Amino acid sequence: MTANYTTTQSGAPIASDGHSQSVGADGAIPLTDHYLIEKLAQFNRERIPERIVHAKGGGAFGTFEVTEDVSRFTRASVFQPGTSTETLIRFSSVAGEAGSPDTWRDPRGFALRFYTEEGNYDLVGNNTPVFFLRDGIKFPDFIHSQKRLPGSNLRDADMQWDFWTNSPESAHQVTWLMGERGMPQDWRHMQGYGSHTYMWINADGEKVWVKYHFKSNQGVEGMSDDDAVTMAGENSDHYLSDLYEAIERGDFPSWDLHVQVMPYEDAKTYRFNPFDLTKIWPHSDYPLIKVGKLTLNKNPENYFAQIEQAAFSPANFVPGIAASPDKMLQARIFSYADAHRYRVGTNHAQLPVNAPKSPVNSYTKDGQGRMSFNSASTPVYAPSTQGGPVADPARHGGHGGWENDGELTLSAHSLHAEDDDFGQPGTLYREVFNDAQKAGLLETITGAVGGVQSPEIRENAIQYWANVDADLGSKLRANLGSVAVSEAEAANKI
Ligand code: HDE
Repeated sequence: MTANYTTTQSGAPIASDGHSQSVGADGAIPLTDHYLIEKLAQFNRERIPERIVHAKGGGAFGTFEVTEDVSRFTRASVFQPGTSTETLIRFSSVAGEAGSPDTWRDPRGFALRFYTEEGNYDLVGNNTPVFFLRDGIKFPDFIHSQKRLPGSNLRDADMQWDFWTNSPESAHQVTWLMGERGMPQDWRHMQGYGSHTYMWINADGEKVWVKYHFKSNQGVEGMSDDDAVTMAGENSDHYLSDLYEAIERGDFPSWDLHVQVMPYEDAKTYRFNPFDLTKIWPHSDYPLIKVGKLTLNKNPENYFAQIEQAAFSPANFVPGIAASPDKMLQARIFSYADAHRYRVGTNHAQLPVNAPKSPVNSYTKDGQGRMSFNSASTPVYAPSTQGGPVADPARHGGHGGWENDGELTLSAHSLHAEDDDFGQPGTLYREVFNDAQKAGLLETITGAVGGVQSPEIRENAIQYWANVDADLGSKLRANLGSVAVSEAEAANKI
């Protein structure tokens, strides 16, 4: 008898993986062939719904080492001097489906989990410091416009640019997207950002606002559109294989974590609304402060179990870290766990890759796929006199919180002195992009806007870029060789 024998899902040895049972060699297959039924039925259920966004991705395990002392800003154990914490990261693209090429132009997800001694801390960011929107209510519409037409199921430049040109707050992120950040050489050669403004709370309850920056120690490298198109055909999993092979050969990628810290009171008068996700804080205003180093040093053993089922959530805060007035962050606090309950299951947090390394003392119970449970003597309710876990505000460290007043309203974030939609993208283009990056941006947007069929939307797109930078807009118009759509045509909305 062999020691490495095949079994059913229930552990019973099976007789053959090559023949179904039948009545005689040519007869009917009986229901008693439960192994055949199990194999076919299990096969039909191997896929779970892909992520509605960020469906294509890959990741690795690693370690975060705190190398500096930022304890004056936060009590979070994960950021205390000398602390070392296990991590999981998942990189991804945004609009492409799970089978799409890695090298389609897109922001890249940079979803990082710290398995801290105070519970999981999930910092679910991107490779750009800003985002297209400042209110989550527009997110489904935005994603619809970036994916596929309802009739043909094809992607469509008119839909993309019609949304963007009617949402001017998108201009900063679209400038990043159409630049080299939108097409990294690979996941190892890109930055990571928390993007949102978060709150840090120190052991004395003092609060500051922070933004996270992960600086690649591999440098930042882009890929030309031509190379990206070629790569999409040659190896649609280029980013996935690059990361996996680098870790396999011991070439461990790393990033240095820095934060920008804004004193709590500054937020009220800062020249930009510091909670508007379409804005950065110029480093000259709030310089980078180093915290530590993230190193990826272990590939997943099983992609589906550990990466496809990974359930990151911006709601996973730990003591010393809290939310901010950023409307997008607040919408995400609801959305991710809701997505996980739908996609992975009610008890997604009990799967090994999602389970914290610290104790779970929770009153939640049962539910599909339940794996862990309290002892029978633990009450299933609170409050109780029977020894169940008790909430501990001192251990929690406080929500931080901020002053809020006013009536319920439907409005954008308040505008600060220098808030407008095209100022920062214009600065990015004129003062941050070098000549090659400027030329690359013009080439990319010429190709992208060149795909727009509607004269009205094309004219809106040219105007959108002229609002970012007048010279850029006129160069784009010249490249497109189009004459401004006449008033009449625009009015007819042809
Ligand atoms: Fe996401 N986003 N998002 N997003 N997002 C998801 O969660 C959502 C936003 C980001 O590798 C979903 O499990 C809303 C900003 C990453 O598993 C979903 C809004 C940023 C990942 C979701 C945003 C991100 C996701 C899809 C507007 C960067 C992949 C399935 C308020 C700061 C995480 C899922 C991974 C995934 C919702 C906007 C980054 C649907 C409602 C801004 C990296 O829950």
